[in-house]
Amino acid sequence: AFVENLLKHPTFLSNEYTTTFIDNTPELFDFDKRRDRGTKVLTYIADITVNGHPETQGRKKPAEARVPAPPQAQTETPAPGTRDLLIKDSAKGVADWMLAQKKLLITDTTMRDGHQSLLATRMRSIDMIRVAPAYAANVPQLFSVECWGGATFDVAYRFLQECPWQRLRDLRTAMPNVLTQMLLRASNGVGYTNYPDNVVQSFVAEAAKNVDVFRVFDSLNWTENMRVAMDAVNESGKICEGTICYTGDVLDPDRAKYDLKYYVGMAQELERAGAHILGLKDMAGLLKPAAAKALVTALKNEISIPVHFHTHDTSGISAATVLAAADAGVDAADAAMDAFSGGTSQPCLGSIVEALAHTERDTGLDIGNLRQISDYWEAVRAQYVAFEAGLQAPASEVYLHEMPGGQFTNLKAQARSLGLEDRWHEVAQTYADVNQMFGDIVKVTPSSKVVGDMALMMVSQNLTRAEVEDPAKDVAFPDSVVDMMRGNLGQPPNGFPEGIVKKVLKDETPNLDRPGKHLPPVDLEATRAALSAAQNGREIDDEDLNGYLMYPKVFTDYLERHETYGPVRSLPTRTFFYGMEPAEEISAEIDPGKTLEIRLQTVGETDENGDVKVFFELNGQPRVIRVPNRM
Ligand code: BTN
Ligand code: 3PY
Ligand code: ZN
Repeated sequence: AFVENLLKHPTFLSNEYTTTFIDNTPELFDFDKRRDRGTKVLTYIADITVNGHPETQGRKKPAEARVPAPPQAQTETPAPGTRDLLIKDSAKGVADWMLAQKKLLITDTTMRDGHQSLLATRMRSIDMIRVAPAYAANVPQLFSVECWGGATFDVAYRFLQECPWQRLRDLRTAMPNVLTQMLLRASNGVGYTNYPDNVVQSFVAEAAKNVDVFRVFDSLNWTENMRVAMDAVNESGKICEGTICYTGDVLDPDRAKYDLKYYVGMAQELERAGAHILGLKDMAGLLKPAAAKALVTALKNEISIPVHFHTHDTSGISAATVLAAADAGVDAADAAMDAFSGGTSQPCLGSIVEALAHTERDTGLDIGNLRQISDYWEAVRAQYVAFEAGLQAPASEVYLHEMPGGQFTNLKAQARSLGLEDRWHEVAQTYADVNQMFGDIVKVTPSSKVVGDMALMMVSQNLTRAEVEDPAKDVAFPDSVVDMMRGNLGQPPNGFPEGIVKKVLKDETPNLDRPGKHLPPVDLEATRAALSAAQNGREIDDEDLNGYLMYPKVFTDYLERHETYGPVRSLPTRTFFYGMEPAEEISAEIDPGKTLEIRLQTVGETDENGDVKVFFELNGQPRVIRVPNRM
């Protein structure tokens, strides 16, 4: 780095240096780490402008260069909302209040499941934070805003080069009156594997500083494996939404494993385990309207906590299901703002509000204010065209494969990269076959990934279910399948079928206990110290530590890029993904009140070393950044 600094220094370049140059020029020793944040951000823009962003190369570019404008917040002192109720009356008070409402309570999922299901989870914090004051001021009647957890956590570090915890803090500050909600995969945290109990506890305690509602689910519907996370939420004083994952069809006698009795039984277990709210999570959008009527009626009769329904619109019929659930007395339902609804996402929030207007279940939300917010989301969505990969039309095929909305586009992309694009319907059928082979399990992160891995392996190797199950045939199973059969994600109802366990594990005995029972606790302070030492003594705060515990490599890669590129979270989305054009001007607020005004002047020619000089004005001062041309 020293030599690089030396070779690039303007004095050195202009041949005006003398023997004392090195001694008199301390900035030569300012390696990446100590470069100012403005320079770091310019380096990022220069690099993307010259080389493109790896994720948008060859993809569409948004036509509109202007940054989307959020609607005005109609007041600076937002009306009290559900968050105020939580502070005043505690979690149990919120649950009792829910039961006393006539209106259908609405959760907006746009900032979590909406973009997770439509745009590969790529929405950046800045696009959320800018509209948060309008939520607080203009639609304070929302029950909650789902804005954290699920896949958003690792995607923020991994692909968006930003800190998920900062997103959460900023949203909370901008939206102080409405409950924030997250999706937590119980013992799997926000990851794909079962973590030691104290890691789950530490993560929940940190998240609870700014998350109000925890939707806790287990990917095999094993209540036993949800207790550590649920207890930790209750310990924090926040709202525990103990959640059932819905699969199969309660009205179909051929899918009797998951019948009304099964769901009511699990709901009662969750109520006894301390849930304030029962979550009914239909992650694939399989619950049909008539089934919703039967299921919600049964749940409302058999438990005394409120029921919160979540579904996906893959089939095109989910709004009818929400209305049927509302008729049957469901207390709250999820929907996505119009521009982020439909397809593999949630049903359309505005249309549900309209459908219930002037009925007993009128939501009390202002449709005009919602439309303004959705207009903003429409402009935001257009900035992410590169990540659109969704359904062109509703797909009743979802009742065959039962893939979760969040997995659908992902698996399709994986199939494409394996050259199986033309065989998508075979992948879908095989996914259904694998489900039956595994004993008809709940498919949701991470169990859905295991089923997907197996299905892709079978289709690419032209293996049928019968061949896989044939004890005489040698099959190399994906690692994730071996791991699940070992019991490392826990147990489904009645366990995995003996035959497939034996085929996968051979003579190895599976662990039938709760996985966390056998995982030793992590020494948190020793981990913090070791991480800090590995990062040149950098201070590792509790957010960093919990990020690292979930995703060690993803987190340290993020930190290292952060040292080089600085606060790129503050860049407009179009700049982040496509760089700048000559004469373009942008602003980036890197700290409250500290704004960089950036103008790209020109991009130079590539020199004999393969480097390009990019000429900027930063707050009116000329700045030249040199980056390698890797194209
Ligand atoms: C990614 O790695 O896909 C997303 C993070 C962005 C990494 C930056 S983009 C500019 C520079 N060039 C690269 O290839 N990676 C970094
Ligand atoms: C997730 O775990 O990310 C999900 O969205 C499951 O539905
Ligand atoms: Zn979902």
